[in-house]
Amino acid sequence: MSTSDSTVEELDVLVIGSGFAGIYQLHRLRNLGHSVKIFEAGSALGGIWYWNCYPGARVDTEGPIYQFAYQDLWKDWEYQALYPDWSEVREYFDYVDRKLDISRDVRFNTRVESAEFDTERNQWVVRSSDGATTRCTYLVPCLGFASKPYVPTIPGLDSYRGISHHTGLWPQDGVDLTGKRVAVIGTGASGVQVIQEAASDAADVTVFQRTPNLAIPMGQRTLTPADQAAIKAELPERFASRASTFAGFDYDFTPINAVDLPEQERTAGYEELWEKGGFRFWLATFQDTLFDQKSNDYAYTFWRDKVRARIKDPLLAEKLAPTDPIHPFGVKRPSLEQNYYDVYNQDNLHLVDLNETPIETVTERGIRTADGTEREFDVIVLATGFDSVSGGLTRLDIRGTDGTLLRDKWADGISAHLGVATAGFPNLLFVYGPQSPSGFCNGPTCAEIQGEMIVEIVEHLLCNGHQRIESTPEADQAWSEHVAELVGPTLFTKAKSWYMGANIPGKAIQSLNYPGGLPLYQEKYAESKANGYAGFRIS
Ligand code: N01
Repeated sequence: MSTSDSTVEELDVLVIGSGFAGIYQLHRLRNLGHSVKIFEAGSALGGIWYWNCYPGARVDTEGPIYQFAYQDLWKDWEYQALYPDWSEVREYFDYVDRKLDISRDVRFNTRVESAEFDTERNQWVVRSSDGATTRCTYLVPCLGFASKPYVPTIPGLDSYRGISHHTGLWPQDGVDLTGKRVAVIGTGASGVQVIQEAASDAADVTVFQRTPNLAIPMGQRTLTPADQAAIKAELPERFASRASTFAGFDYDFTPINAVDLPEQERTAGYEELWEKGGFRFWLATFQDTLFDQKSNDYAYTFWRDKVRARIKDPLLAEKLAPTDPIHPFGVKRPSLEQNYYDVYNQDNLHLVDLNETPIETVTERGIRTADGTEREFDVIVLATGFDSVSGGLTRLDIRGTDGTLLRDKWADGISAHLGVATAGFPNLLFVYGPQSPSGFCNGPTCAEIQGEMIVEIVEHLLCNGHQRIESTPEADQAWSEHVAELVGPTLFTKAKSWYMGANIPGKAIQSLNYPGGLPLYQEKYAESKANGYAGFRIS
Protein backbone atom coordinates (compact mmCIF):
# COMPACT_ATOMS: atom_id res chain seq x y z
CA MET A 1 0.00 0.00 0.00
CA SER A 2 1.53 3.34 -1.03
CA THR A 3 0.44 5.26 2.02
CA SER A 4 3.49 5.50 4.19
CA ASP A 5 4.40 9.11 3.37
CA SER A 6 4.29 11.71 6.09
CA THR A 7 1.28 13.53 4.63
CA VAL A 8 -0.95 10.63 5.62
CA GLU A 9 -2.69 11.47 8.86
CA GLU A 10 -2.68 8.69 11.47
CA LEU A 11 -5.40 8.41 14.08
CA ASP A 12 -6.38 6.01 16.81
CA VAL A 13 -10.00 6.29 15.78
CA LEU A 14 -11.73 7.65 12.72
CA VAL A 15 -15.45 8.17 13.21
CA ILE A 16 -17.72 8.55 10.19
CA GLY A 17 -20.69 10.87 10.67
CA SER A 18 -21.45 13.65 13.13
CA GLY A 19 -24.92 12.87 14.40
CA PHE A 20 -25.57 11.98 18.03
CA ALA A 21 -23.57 8.76 17.75
CA GLY A 22 -20.49 10.29 16.12
CA ILE A 23 -20.41 13.22 18.54
CA TYR A 24 -20.60 10.85 21.49
CA GLN A 25 -17.65 8.83 20.18
CA LEU A 26 -15.53 11.88 19.51
CA HIS A 27 -16.21 13.48 22.86
CA ARG A 28 -15.63 10.34 24.94
CA LEU A 29 -12.59 9.00 23.12
CA ARG A 30 -10.94 12.42 22.89
CA ASN A 31 -11.41 12.91 26.63
CA LEU A 32 -9.75 9.54 27.20
CA GLY A 33 -6.70 10.87 25.43
CA HIS A 34 -6.99 9.12 22.08
CA SER A 35 -6.48 10.80 18.75
CA VAL A 36 -9.85 10.83 17.06
CA LYS A 37 -11.56 12.71 14.24
CA ILE A 38 -14.92 12.70 12.57
CA PHE A 39 -15.25 12.79 8.81
CA GLU A 40 -18.60 14.28 7.89
CA ALA A 41 -20.07 14.45 4.40
CA GLY A 42 -22.29 17.42 5.28
CA SER A 43 -21.18 20.94 6.10
CA ALA A 44 -22.53 20.97 9.67
CA LEU A 45 -23.14 18.67 12.62
CA GLY A 46 -26.45 16.87 12.98
CA GLY A 47 -26.36 13.71 10.89
CA ILE A 48 -29.94 12.89 9.98
CA TRP A 49 -30.97 16.44 10.95
CA TYR A 50 -28.52 17.91 8.51
CA TRP A 51 -29.84 15.97 5.53
CA ASN A 52 -33.54 15.80 6.44
CA CYS A 53 -34.49 19.47 6.43
CA TYR A 54 -37.63 18.99 4.35
CA PRO A 55 -40.74 20.97 5.28
CA GLY A 56 -42.29 19.46 8.39
CA ALA A 57 -39.26 17.34 9.40
CA ARG A 58 -39.69 16.86 13.11
CA VAL A 59 -38.59 14.54 15.88
CA ASP A 60 -41.04 11.82 16.81
CA THR A 61 -39.54 11.58 20.30
CA GLU A 62 -40.35 14.05 23.06
CA GLY A 63 -37.60 16.66 22.96
CA PRO A 64 -36.60 16.40 26.65
CA ILE A 65 -35.39 12.84 26.13
CA TYR A 66 -34.07 13.57 22.66
CA GLN A 67 -30.77 14.95 23.88
CA PHE A 68 -27.57 13.83 25.56
CA ALA A 69 -27.95 12.88 29.21
CA TYR A 70 -24.90 14.89 30.39
CA GLN A 71 -26.10 17.24 33.06
CA ASP A 72 -23.70 19.93 31.88
CA LEU A 73 -25.58 19.94 28.63
CA TRP A 74 -29.21 19.47 29.59
CA LYS A 75 -29.25 21.85 32.52
CA ASP A 76 -28.88 24.81 30.16
CA TRP A 77 -30.89 23.54 27.20
CA GLU A 78 -34.60 23.86 26.44
CA TYR A 79 -36.46 22.79 23.33
CA GLN A 80 -39.39 25.13 22.74
CA ALA A 81 -41.71 22.48 21.25
CA LEU A 82 -42.48 19.16 22.91
CA TYR A 83 -41.62 17.59 19.55
CA PRO A 84 -38.94 19.87 18.08
CA ASP A 85 -38.60 20.41 14.36
CA TRP A 86 -35.37 19.97 12.42
CA SER A 87 -34.31 23.59 12.88
CA GLU A 88 -34.60 23.37 16.67
CA VAL A 89 -32.60 20.15 16.67
CA ARG A 90 -29.93 21.89 14.61
CA GLU A 91 -29.83 24.65 17.21
CA TYR A 92 -29.27 21.92 19.77
CA PHE A 93 -26.31 20.58 17.80
CA ASP A 94 -24.87 24.11 17.61
CA TYR A 95 -25.30 24.39 21.36
CA VAL A 96 -23.54 21.04 21.91
CA ASP A 97 -20.74 22.22 19.65
CA ARG A 98 -20.30 25.41 21.65
CA LYS A 99 -20.22 23.45 24.90
CA LEU A 100 -18.06 20.49 23.85
CA ASP A 101 -16.00 22.06 21.07
CA ILE A 102 -16.77 19.21 18.71
CA SER A 103 -16.17 20.93 15.36
CA ARG A 104 -12.46 21.42 15.88
CA ASP A 105 -12.01 17.71 15.24
CA VAL A 106 -14.53 17.33 12.46
CA ARG A 107 -13.56 17.42 8.83
CA PHE A 108 -16.72 18.66 7.13
CA ASN A 109 -17.68 18.21 3.48
CA THR A 110 -15.60 15.05 3.52
CA ARG A 111 -17.25 11.85 2.48
CA VAL A 112 -15.49 8.59 3.27
CA GLU A 113 -15.37 6.63 0.03
CA SER A 114 -13.33 3.54 0.74
CA ALA A 115 -11.48 1.73 3.48
CA GLU A 116 -9.04 -1.11 3.15
CA PHE A 117 -7.47 -3.05 6.02
CA ASP A 118 -3.70 -3.13 6.10
CA THR A 119 -2.99 -6.47 7.77
CA GLU A 120 0.68 -5.68 8.30
CA ARG A 121 0.10 -2.60 10.38
CA ASN A 122 -3.40 -3.47 11.59
CA GLN A 123 -4.78 -0.21 10.38
CA TRP A 124 -7.57 0.94 8.14
CA VAL A 125 -6.46 2.95 5.16
CA VAL A 126 -9.30 5.32 4.45
CA ARG A 127 -9.79 7.37 1.34
CA SER A 128 -12.13 10.33 1.33
CA SER A 129 -13.75 12.66 -1.18
CA ASP A 130 -11.21 15.43 -0.48
CA GLY A 131 -8.53 13.19 -1.98
CA ALA A 132 -6.91 12.47 1.38
CA THR A 133 -5.73 9.14 2.70
CA THR A 134 -5.95 8.59 6.43
CA ARG A 135 -4.76 5.69 8.54
CA CYS A 136 -6.61 4.72 11.69
CA THR A 137 -6.49 1.80 14.06
CA TYR A 138 -10.24 1.76 14.59
CA LEU A 139 -12.87 2.76 12.09
CA VAL A 140 -16.21 3.58 13.69
CA PRO A 141 -19.03 4.29 11.24
CA CYS A 142 -21.81 6.26 12.94
CA LEU A 143 -24.00 6.49 9.88
CA GLY A 144 -27.42 6.24 11.46
CA PHE A 145 -29.94 3.84 10.01
CA ALA A 146 -31.19 6.14 7.29
CA SER A 147 -28.18 7.58 5.52
CA LYS A 148 -28.75 6.01 2.11
CA PRO A 149 -31.87 7.45 0.48
CA TYR A 150 -33.85 5.09 -1.71
CA VAL A 151 -35.27 6.37 -4.98
CA PRO A 152 -37.31 3.68 -6.69
CA THR A 153 -37.08 3.15 -10.41
CA ILE A 154 -39.93 5.26 -11.75
CA PRO A 155 -40.03 5.58 -15.53
CA GLY A 156 -39.41 9.09 -16.78
CA LEU A 157 -38.16 10.50 -13.47
CA ASP A 158 -35.08 11.94 -15.16
CA SER A 159 -37.17 13.72 -17.77
CA TYR A 160 -39.09 15.79 -15.20
CA ARG A 161 -38.36 19.51 -15.58
CA GLY A 162 -39.78 20.76 -12.30
CA ILE A 163 -38.22 20.60 -8.85
CA SER A 164 -37.78 17.13 -7.42
CA HIS A 165 -35.98 16.04 -4.27
CA HIS A 166 -35.78 13.08 -1.97
CA THR A 167 -36.68 14.06 1.60
CA GLY A 168 -33.35 12.75 2.84
CA LEU A 169 -31.39 14.93 0.42
CA TRP A 170 -33.42 18.10 0.79
CA PRO A 171 -31.65 21.30 -0.37
CA GLN A 172 -30.06 23.16 2.52
CA ASP A 173 -31.58 26.45 1.40
CA GLY A 174 -35.04 24.90 1.30
CA VAL A 175 -37.79 24.79 -1.29
CA ASP A 176 -40.66 27.23 -0.93
CA LEU A 177 -43.88 25.30 -1.48
CA THR A 178 -46.11 28.38 -1.24
CA GLY A 179 -48.67 28.40 -4.01
CA LYS A 180 -47.08 25.42 -5.73
CA ARG A 181 -48.64 22.25 -7.11
CA VAL A 182 -46.93 19.55 -5.08
CA ALA A 183 -46.81 15.78 -5.51
CA VAL A 184 -45.72 13.60 -2.62
CA ILE A 185 -44.77 10.00 -3.40
CA GLY A 186 -44.70 7.87 -0.26
CA THR A 187 -46.58 8.01 3.02
CA GLY A 188 -44.01 6.82 5.55
CA ALA A 189 -42.90 9.07 8.42
CA SER A 190 -41.28 11.52 6.01
CA GLY A 191 -44.25 11.66 3.63
CA VAL A 192 -46.76 12.25 6.44
CA GLN A 193 -44.69 15.16 7.73
CA VAL A 194 -44.30 16.81 4.33
CA ILE A 195 -47.97 16.36 3.51
CA GLN A 196 -49.14 18.12 6.68
CA GLU A 197 -46.81 21.03 6.05
CA ALA A 198 -47.47 21.31 2.32
CA ALA A 199 -51.22 21.22 2.92
CA SER A 200 -51.09 24.64 4.52
CA ASP A 201 -48.75 26.34 2.03
CA ALA A 202 -49.12 24.71 -1.35
CA ALA A 203 -51.86 25.46 -3.86
CA ASP A 204 -52.45 21.75 -4.31
CA VAL A 205 -51.02 18.61 -2.80
CA THR A 206 -51.44 15.24 -4.48
CA VAL A 207 -50.46 12.25 -2.38
CA PHE A 208 -49.42 9.07 -4.18
CA GLN A 209 -50.13 6.36 -1.63
CA ARG A 210 -49.25 2.69 -1.89
CA THR A 211 -49.78 1.72 1.74
CA PRO A 212 -51.65 3.86 4.27
CA ASN A 213 -49.68 4.99 7.28
CA LEU A 214 -51.27 3.94 10.57
CA ALA A 215 -50.41 7.29 12.11
CA ILE A 216 -51.16 8.17 15.71
CA PRO A 217 -51.56 11.52 17.50
CA MET A 218 -48.39 13.35 18.41
CA GLY A 219 -49.82 15.55 21.15
CA GLN A 220 -47.64 18.44 20.07
CA ARG A 221 -47.51 21.60 22.16
CA THR A 222 -45.29 24.56 22.90
CA LEU A 223 -43.57 24.15 26.25
CA THR A 224 -44.37 26.82 28.82
CA PRO A 225 -41.92 28.03 31.51
CA ALA A 226 -43.83 25.84 33.98
CA ASP A 227 -43.37 22.84 31.68
CA GLN A 228 -39.67 23.58 31.38
CA ALA A 229 -39.26 23.71 35.15
CA ALA A 230 -41.12 20.43 35.57
CA ILE A 231 -39.04 18.82 32.82
CA LYS A 232 -35.79 19.89 34.47
CA ALA A 233 -36.93 18.38 37.77
CA GLU A 234 -37.90 15.08 36.16
CA LEU A 235 -35.07 14.70 33.67
CA PRO A 236 -32.57 12.69 35.74
CA GLU A 237 -35.21 10.06 36.38
CA ARG A 238 -36.41 10.11 32.76
CA PHE A 239 -32.87 9.70 31.44
CA ALA A 240 -32.21 6.86 33.84
CA SER A 241 -35.33 5.01 32.76
CA ARG A 242 -34.38 5.09 29.07
CA ALA A 243 -31.90 2.23 29.49
CA SER A 244 -34.51 -0.10 30.90
CA THR A 245 -37.16 0.18 28.21
CA PHE A 246 -37.57 -1.65 24.93
CA ALA A 247 -36.92 1.35 22.70
CA GLY A 248 -34.92 3.73 24.85
CA PHE A 249 -37.88 5.93 25.69
CA ASP A 250 -39.11 6.66 29.19
CA TYR A 251 -42.17 4.45 28.78
CA ASP A 252 -42.57 0.80 27.96
CA PHE A 253 -45.14 -1.85 27.05
CA THR A 254 -47.92 -2.48 29.60
CA PRO A 255 -47.30 -5.93 31.10
CA ILE A 256 -50.86 -7.07 30.46
CA ASN A 257 -52.28 -8.92 27.46
CA ALA A 258 -55.07 -7.14 25.64
CA VAL A 259 -56.69 -10.49 24.93
CA ASP A 260 -57.08 -11.16 28.66
CA LEU A 261 -59.03 -7.99 29.33
CA PRO A 262 -62.77 -7.36 29.18
CA GLU A 263 -63.60 -5.02 26.30
CA GLN A 264 -64.37 -2.03 28.49
CA GLU A 265 -61.03 -2.18 30.29
CA ARG A 266 -59.13 -2.73 27.09
CA THR A 267 -60.77 0.25 25.42
CA ALA A 268 -60.15 2.41 28.48
CA GLY A 269 -56.48 1.44 28.21
CA TYR A 270 -56.32 2.43 24.55
CA GLU A 271 -58.11 5.71 25.27
CA GLU A 272 -55.57 6.62 27.92
CA LEU A 273 -52.60 5.91 25.63
CA TRP A 274 -54.24 7.80 22.78
CA GLU A 275 -54.84 10.82 24.99
CA LYS A 276 -51.26 10.89 26.25
CA GLY A 277 -50.06 10.89 22.66
CA GLY A 278 -46.67 10.17 21.13
CA PHE A 279 -45.61 6.60 20.56
CA ARG A 280 -47.48 5.36 23.64
CA PHE A 281 -50.28 3.78 21.62
CA TRP A 282 -47.49 1.79 19.93
CA LEU A 283 -44.73 1.30 22.51
CA ALA A 284 -46.56 1.58 25.84
CA THR A 285 -49.51 -0.51 24.78
CA PHE A 286 -50.49 -4.03 25.85
CA GLN A 287 -47.52 -6.36 25.65
CA ASP A 288 -49.17 -8.86 23.28
CA THR A 289 -50.00 -6.27 20.58
CA LEU A 290 -47.00 -7.01 18.38
CA PHE A 291 -47.22 -10.78 18.93
CA ASP A 292 -50.85 -11.80 18.92
CA GLN A 293 -53.03 -11.20 15.87
CA LYS A 294 -56.23 -11.01 17.90
CA SER A 295 -54.74 -8.43 20.24
CA ASN A 296 -53.40 -6.52 17.27
CA ASP A 297 -56.83 -6.53 15.65
CA TYR A 298 -58.27 -4.87 18.76
CA ALA A 299 -55.66 -2.13 18.51
CA TYR A 300 -56.21 -1.74 14.78
CA THR A 301 -59.98 -1.45 15.17
CA PHE A 302 -59.60 1.22 17.85
CA TRP A 303 -57.11 3.12 15.66
CA ARG A 304 -59.28 2.81 12.55
CA ASP A 305 -62.42 4.12 14.20
CA LYS A 306 -60.60 7.07 15.77
CA VAL A 307 -59.10 8.03 12.44
CA ARG A 308 -62.20 7.54 10.33
CA ALA A 309 -64.18 9.82 12.60
CA ARG A 310 -61.96 12.66 11.36
CA ILE A 311 -62.32 12.08 7.61
CA LYS A 312 -65.47 13.40 5.97
CA ASP A 313 -65.38 11.52 2.67
CA PRO A 314 -66.14 7.83 3.32
CA LEU A 315 -64.20 6.69 0.23
CA LEU A 316 -61.16 8.58 1.38
CA ALA A 317 -61.64 7.23 4.89
CA GLU A 318 -61.55 3.70 3.50
CA LYS A 319 -58.28 4.43 1.69
CA LEU A 320 -56.58 6.04 4.66
CA ALA A 321 -57.94 3.71 7.33
CA PRO A 322 -59.24 0.57 5.63
CA THR A 323 -61.96 -1.50 7.27
CA ASP A 324 -59.65 -4.51 7.31
CA PRO A 325 -56.00 -4.01 8.17
CA ILE A 326 -53.53 -4.18 5.28
CA HIS A 327 -50.91 -5.28 7.80
CA PRO A 328 -50.91 -5.54 11.57
CA PHE A 329 -50.75 -2.32 13.54
CA GLY A 330 -47.25 -1.22 14.56
CA VAL A 331 -45.17 -3.57 12.43
CA LYS A 332 -44.45 -0.74 10.05
CA ARG A 333 -43.38 2.45 11.77
CA PRO A 334 -46.47 4.52 12.65
CA SER A 335 -45.99 8.24 12.16
CA LEU A 336 -46.87 10.79 14.76
CA GLU A 337 -49.37 13.17 13.25
CA GLN A 338 -50.75 16.55 14.18
CA ASN A 339 -53.43 17.13 11.55
CA TYR A 340 -52.68 14.45 8.98
CA TYR A 341 -56.21 13.11 8.69
CA ASP A 342 -57.81 16.56 8.89
CA VAL A 343 -55.91 17.98 5.93
CA TYR A 344 -57.53 15.37 3.69
CA ASN A 345 -60.80 17.26 4.28
CA GLN A 346 -59.29 20.30 2.52
CA ASP A 347 -60.06 21.00 -1.13
CA ASN A 348 -56.38 21.28 -1.98
CA LEU A 349 -55.54 17.71 -0.87
CA HIS A 350 -55.90 14.80 -3.30
CA LEU A 351 -55.10 11.15 -2.86
CA VAL A 352 -54.07 8.79 -5.64
CA ASP A 353 -54.25 5.14 -4.66
CA LEU A 354 -51.31 3.51 -6.40
CA ASN A 355 -52.86 0.08 -6.01
CA GLU A 356 -55.72 1.19 -8.28
CA THR A 357 -53.80 3.52 -10.56
CA PRO A 358 -50.05 2.95 -10.47
CA ILE A 359 -47.67 5.55 -11.79
CA GLU A 360 -47.10 4.86 -15.47
CA THR A 361 -44.46 7.49 -15.99
CA VAL A 362 -43.16 10.80 -14.80
CA THR A 363 -43.38 13.26 -17.66
CA GLU A 364 -41.63 16.57 -18.25
CA ARG A 365 -44.42 18.37 -16.42
CA GLY A 366 -45.82 15.91 -13.96
CA ILE A 367 -46.99 12.36 -13.37
CA ARG A 368 -49.15 10.14 -15.57
CA THR A 369 -50.96 7.25 -13.93
CA ALA A 370 -52.12 3.99 -15.51
CA ASP A 371 -55.63 5.36 -16.13
CA GLY A 372 -54.13 7.87 -18.57
CA THR A 373 -54.51 10.90 -16.28
CA GLU A 374 -51.58 13.30 -16.36
CA ARG A 375 -51.29 15.70 -13.42
CA GLU A 376 -48.92 18.64 -13.63
CA PHE A 377 -46.70 19.56 -10.70
CA ASP A 378 -44.19 22.24 -9.78
CA VAL A 379 -42.56 20.03 -7.16
CA ILE A 380 -42.31 16.26 -6.77
CA VAL A 381 -41.31 15.14 -3.29
CA LEU A 382 -39.80 11.67 -3.15
CA ALA A 383 -40.62 10.46 0.35
CA THR A 384 -39.68 6.95 -0.67
CA GLY A 385 -37.50 5.95 2.24
CA PHE A 386 -34.04 4.54 2.72
CA ASP A 387 -31.90 1.48 2.16
CA SER A 388 -31.99 1.32 5.91
CA VAL A 389 -29.51 0.20 8.53
CA SER A 390 -27.05 -1.63 6.26
CA GLY A 391 -27.32 0.60 3.16
CA GLY A 392 -25.10 3.36 4.53
CA LEU A 393 -22.36 0.81 5.18
CA THR A 394 -22.65 -1.26 2.04
CA ARG A 395 -22.47 1.74 -0.25
CA LEU A 396 -18.93 2.40 1.01
CA ASP A 397 -16.11 0.39 -0.52
CA ILE A 398 -15.04 -1.28 2.72
CA ARG A 399 -12.69 -4.14 1.99
CA GLY A 400 -11.86 -6.81 4.57
CA THR A 401 -8.75 -8.86 5.18
CA ASP A 402 -9.33 -11.25 2.27
CA GLY A 403 -10.20 -8.46 -0.13
CA THR A 404 -13.94 -9.01 0.08
CA LEU A 405 -16.14 -5.93 -0.03
CA LEU A 406 -18.56 -5.59 2.87
CA ARG A 407 -21.45 -5.21 0.42
CA ASP A 408 -20.53 -8.54 -1.19
CA LYS A 409 -20.17 -10.24 2.14
CA TRP A 410 -23.66 -9.09 3.10
CA ALA A 411 -25.27 -9.59 -0.31
CA ASP A 412 -27.34 -12.52 0.99
CA GLY A 413 -27.97 -11.02 4.39
CA ILE A 414 -26.16 -9.16 7.12
CA SER A 415 -24.43 -10.84 10.01
CA ALA A 416 -22.68 -8.95 12.77
CA HIS A 417 -21.99 -10.12 16.31
CA LEU A 418 -23.98 -7.90 18.70
CA GLY A 419 -24.53 -5.63 15.71
CA VAL A 420 -21.07 -4.29 16.50
CA ALA A 421 -18.56 -6.15 14.30
CA THR A 422 -18.43 -8.62 11.44
CA ALA A 423 -15.85 -11.34 10.76
CA GLY A 424 -13.08 -10.54 8.29
CA PHE A 425 -13.32 -6.80 9.01
CA PRO A 426 -11.09 -6.24 12.04
CA ASN A 427 -11.25 -3.01 14.01
CA LEU A 428 -14.42 -1.94 12.25
CA LEU A 429 -16.95 -1.19 14.99
CA PHE A 430 -20.48 -0.08 14.24
CA VAL A 431 -22.67 2.22 16.32
CA TYR A 432 -26.39 1.75 15.43
CA GLY A 433 -25.09 -1.24 13.47
CA PRO A 434 -27.12 -3.90 11.70
CA GLN A 435 -29.11 -6.08 14.09
CA SER A 436 -28.39 -3.79 17.01
CA PRO A 437 -31.33 -1.83 18.49
CA SER A 438 -30.63 0.84 15.85
CA GLY A 439 -33.93 1.83 14.20
CA PHE A 440 -35.91 0.47 17.16
CA CYS A 441 -34.17 2.82 19.57
CA ASN A 442 -34.44 6.45 20.52
CA GLY A 443 -31.33 7.89 18.82
CA PRO A 444 -29.58 9.68 21.71
CA THR A 445 -30.24 6.73 24.06
CA CYS A 446 -28.45 4.32 21.75
CA ALA A 447 -25.75 6.84 20.86
CA GLU A 448 -24.88 6.75 24.55
CA ILE A 449 -25.61 3.15 25.53
CA GLN A 450 -24.33 1.38 22.45
CA GLY A 451 -21.79 4.14 21.95
CA GLU A 452 -20.36 3.46 25.39
CA MET A 453 -19.89 -0.22 24.48
CA ILE A 454 -17.72 0.83 21.56
CA VAL A 455 -15.81 3.27 23.75
CA GLU A 456 -15.20 0.49 26.28
CA ILE A 457 -13.97 -1.91 23.61
CA VAL A 458 -11.64 0.64 22.03
CA GLU A 459 -10.36 1.75 25.42
CA HIS A 460 -9.77 -1.87 26.46
CA LEU A 461 -7.80 -2.59 23.30
CA LEU A 462 -5.77 0.59 23.18
CA CYS A 463 -4.87 0.45 26.86
CA ASN A 464 -3.94 -3.23 26.87
CA GLY A 465 -1.64 -3.21 23.91
CA HIS A 466 -4.01 -5.18 21.70
CA GLN A 467 -3.99 -4.30 18.05
CA ARG A 468 -6.89 -6.10 16.59
CA ILE A 469 -10.44 -7.19 17.30
CA GLU A 470 -12.91 -8.93 15.05
CA SER A 471 -15.94 -11.06 15.58
CA THR A 472 -15.81 -14.75 14.72
CA PRO A 473 -17.94 -16.16 11.89
CA GLU A 474 -19.61 -18.43 14.47
CA ALA A 475 -20.55 -15.48 16.68
CA ASP A 476 -21.92 -13.55 13.70
CA GLN A 477 -23.99 -16.53 12.69
CA ALA A 478 -25.23 -17.12 16.23
CA TRP A 479 -26.29 -13.48 16.52
CA SER A 480 -28.26 -13.66 13.25
CA GLU A 481 -29.97 -16.80 14.48
CA HIS A 482 -30.75 -15.19 17.82
CA VAL A 483 -32.29 -12.19 16.02
CA ALA A 484 -34.31 -14.51 13.75
CA GLU A 485 -35.57 -16.43 16.78
CA LEU A 486 -36.67 -13.21 18.43
CA VAL A 487 -38.47 -11.81 15.41
CA GLY A 488 -40.07 -15.15 14.47
CA PRO A 489 -42.95 -15.06 16.98
CA THR A 490 -43.71 -11.37 16.35
CA LEU A 491 -46.02 -9.90 13.73
CA PHE A 492 -43.17 -7.90 12.15
CA THR A 493 -42.79 -10.57 9.49
CA LYS A 494 -46.33 -9.85 8.24
CA ALA A 495 -45.53 -6.52 6.58
CA LYS A 496 -43.23 -5.45 3.80
CA SER A 497 -41.33 -2.89 5.80
CA TRP A 498 -37.85 -1.43 5.95
CA TYR A 499 -37.59 -3.08 9.38
CA MET A 500 -37.29 -6.39 7.48
CA GLY A 501 -35.35 -4.99 4.52
CA ALA A 502 -38.43 -5.57 2.36
CA ASN A 503 -38.61 -2.05 0.92
CA ILE A 504 -35.51 -2.53 -1.24
CA PRO A 505 -35.86 -4.81 -4.24
CA GLY A 506 -33.51 -7.78 -3.92
CA LYS A 507 -32.48 -7.07 -0.34
CA ALA A 508 -32.43 -10.12 1.94
CA ILE A 509 -35.44 -10.35 4.22
CA GLN A 510 -34.35 -10.36 7.85
CA SER A 511 -34.83 -8.19 10.89
CA LEU A 512 -32.40 -5.31 10.44
CA ASN A 513 -32.83 -4.20 14.04
CA TYR A 514 -32.50 -6.08 17.29
CA PRO A 515 -36.06 -7.08 18.20
CA GLY A 516 -35.31 -8.13 21.79
CA GLY A 517 -35.33 -4.62 23.22
CA LEU A 518 -32.59 -2.55 24.76
CA PRO A 519 -32.40 -4.31 28.17
CA LEU A 520 -31.85 -7.75 26.61
CA TYR A 521 -29.37 -6.25 24.18
CA GLN A 522 -27.37 -4.79 27.05
CA GLU A 523 -27.47 -8.14 28.85
CA LYS A 524 -26.03 -9.87 25.80
CA TYR A 525 -23.23 -7.35 25.57
CA ALA A 526 -22.49 -7.61 29.30
CA GLU A 527 -22.36 -11.40 28.99
CA SER A 528 -19.84 -11.17 26.16
CA LYS A 529 -17.73 -8.64 28.05
CA ALA A 530 -17.78 -10.68 31.27
CA ASN A 531 -16.43 -13.60 29.28
CA GLY A 532 -13.47 -11.72 27.90
CA TYR A 533 -15.44 -10.31 24.96
CA ALA A 534 -16.78 -13.67 23.91
CA GLY A 535 -17.53 -13.89 20.22
CA PHE A 536 -14.66 -11.56 19.39
CA ARG A 537 -11.12 -12.55 18.51
CA ILE A 538 -8.65 -10.15 20.12
CA SER A 539 -4.96 -10.14 19.28
O1 N01 B 1 -39.51 5.97 4.59
P1 N01 B 1 -40.49 4.71 4.61
P2 N01 B 1 -39.58 7.31 5.47
N1 N01 B 1 -43.90 3.79 -5.43
O2 N01 B 1 -39.69 3.60 4.03
C1 N01 B 1 -43.33 4.46 -0.45
C2 N01 B 1 -37.41 7.46 10.22
N2 N01 B 1 -37.97 8.79 10.16
O3 N01 B 1 -38.50 8.21 4.98
O4 N01 B 1 -45.26 1.46 2.37
C3 N01 B 1 -44.69 4.37 -4.54
O5 N01 B 1 -41.11 4.53 5.92
C4 N01 B 1 -43.58 3.41 0.58
O6 N01 B 1 -44.73 2.66 0.25
P3 N01 B 1 -44.95 1.19 0.93
C5 N01 B 1 -38.46 6.50 10.75
O7 N01 B 1 -37.87 5.50 11.52
C6 N01 B 1 -38.16 9.42 11.32
O8 N01 B 1 -40.93 7.87 5.51
O9 N01 B 1 -43.66 0.48 0.76
N3 N01 B 1 -44.42 4.48 -3.24
C7 N01 B 1 -43.73 4.27 1.82
O10 N01 B 1 -45.00 4.82 1.92
C8 N01 B 1 -39.04 5.95 9.49
O11 N01 B 1 -39.68 4.72 9.67
C9 N01 B 1 -38.69 10.65 11.34
O12 N01 B 1 -46.05 0.60 0.18
C10 N01 B 1 -43.26 3.99 -2.85
C11 N01 B 1 -42.71 5.39 1.55
O13 N01 B 1 -42.47 5.40 0.16
C12 N01 B 1 -37.82 5.89 8.61
O14 N01 B 1 -37.06 7.02 8.94
C13 N01 B 1 -39.06 11.29 10.18
C14 N01 B 1 -42.36 3.36 -3.72
C15 N01 B 1 -41.41 5.15 2.26
O15 N01 B 1 -41.63 5.14 3.62
C16 N01 B 1 -38.14 5.93 7.14
O16 N01 B 1 -39.22 6.82 6.90
C17 N01 B 1 -38.86 10.63 9.00
C18 N01 B 1 -42.73 3.27 -5.08
N4 N01 B 1 -41.96 2.65 -5.97
C19 N01 B 1 -38.32 9.39 8.98
N5 N01 B 1 -41.29 2.97 -3.03
C20 N01 B 1 -38.88 11.31 12.64
O17 N01 B 1 -38.85 10.77 13.70
C21 N01 B 1 -41.51 3.33 -1.75
N6 N01 B 1 -42.70 3.94 -1.64
C22 N01 B 1 -39.08 12.66 12.63
